[in-house]
Amino acid sequence: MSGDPNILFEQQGSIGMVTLDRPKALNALTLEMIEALHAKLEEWREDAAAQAVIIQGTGPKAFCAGGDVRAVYEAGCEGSDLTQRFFREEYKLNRAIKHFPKPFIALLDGITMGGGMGVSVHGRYRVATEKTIMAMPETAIGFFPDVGGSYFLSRLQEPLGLYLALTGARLDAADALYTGLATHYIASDRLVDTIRELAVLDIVEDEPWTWDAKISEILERHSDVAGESGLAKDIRDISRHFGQNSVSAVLHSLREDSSEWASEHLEILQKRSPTSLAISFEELQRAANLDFDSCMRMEYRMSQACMAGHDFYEGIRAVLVDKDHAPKWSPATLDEVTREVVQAHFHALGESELVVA
Ligand code: QUE
Repeated sequence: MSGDPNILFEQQGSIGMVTLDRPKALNALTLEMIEALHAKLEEWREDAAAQAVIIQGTGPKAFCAGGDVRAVYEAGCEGSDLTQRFFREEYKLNRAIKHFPKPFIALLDGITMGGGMGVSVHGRYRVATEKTIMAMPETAIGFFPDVGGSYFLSRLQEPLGLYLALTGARLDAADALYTGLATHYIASDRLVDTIRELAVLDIVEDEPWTWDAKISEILERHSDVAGESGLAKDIRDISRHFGQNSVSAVLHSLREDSSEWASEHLEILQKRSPTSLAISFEELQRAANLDFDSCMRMEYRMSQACMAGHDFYEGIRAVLVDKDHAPKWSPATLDEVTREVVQAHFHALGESELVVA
């Protein structure tokens, strides 16, 4: 067990087990949880006793609802350097998971959003259950899809990533499998047995290339059918309206369509931060040509531009502080978001660049 009470580490047989243990905050990641997890992964990477890592969340509702953005908001209001340290350490953790050399298995048995996506989707196995709700909802808080969202969203079947980024659409297990963001579906009440079988797999003497076949066999044997994906049913509408070369073209396309689907989606986008929509569009376009580490450096630049702007603070105020859900975005319309402001979110940071090594 670790020193930080909000995250637990234990060895279960040949598995390193991580439990995000902050259930009252839907297991949202604090800087301390991020640092503790990163340090433990470095240890397990070299430790032959840990053949694989499983990550799960405590409590009935969430795997992990995101980052502790409330703390970042308070830091920004007070001028503390947590606005830099939080994102720097979170993105370095995302990178450590992306490059982790052993099987990494995330049990997404509940809400999995933002920062929760960042500590799961970069690993090799992502298990969804009937309780999974996945989303990248950051345009609703005046931010942008981060934690590697630029990388994994820009690599989904087009234009699904843009659709998820702009709308913050929530995926269930069937949707998550359809997009490829989840790799398996296992009923929630079978997870304990699945973990038990993984933990007693004796792979220490094995040839390492047989390890993944054995994990897959266990996960597949416990798998069930997730049902039909709503996203799959909507894919024609999504492609038609989101396969455009600007956010305003997406909005125009939706306005021209009198269907209920189009008006619902137009309404959603009109509630999002116009600046967030514009920078998220630019982010995904740029990310398509960048490797993972370059994506993280870009996201860090974007995070710091948002810390120096208006909408992140207004978004957190409206969603997490006052909970009036009535943010007053500035600028208030997409037409007022200038090209200069968008480009400023991608400027190099000189001395304070995210350096990964
Ligand atoms: C959009 C978001 C987030 C959000 C709500 C949104 C987000 C996030 C949280 C969150 C949830 C529970 C907590 C917490 C933060 O909510 O990124 O500290 O306890 O982390 O509409 O992007």
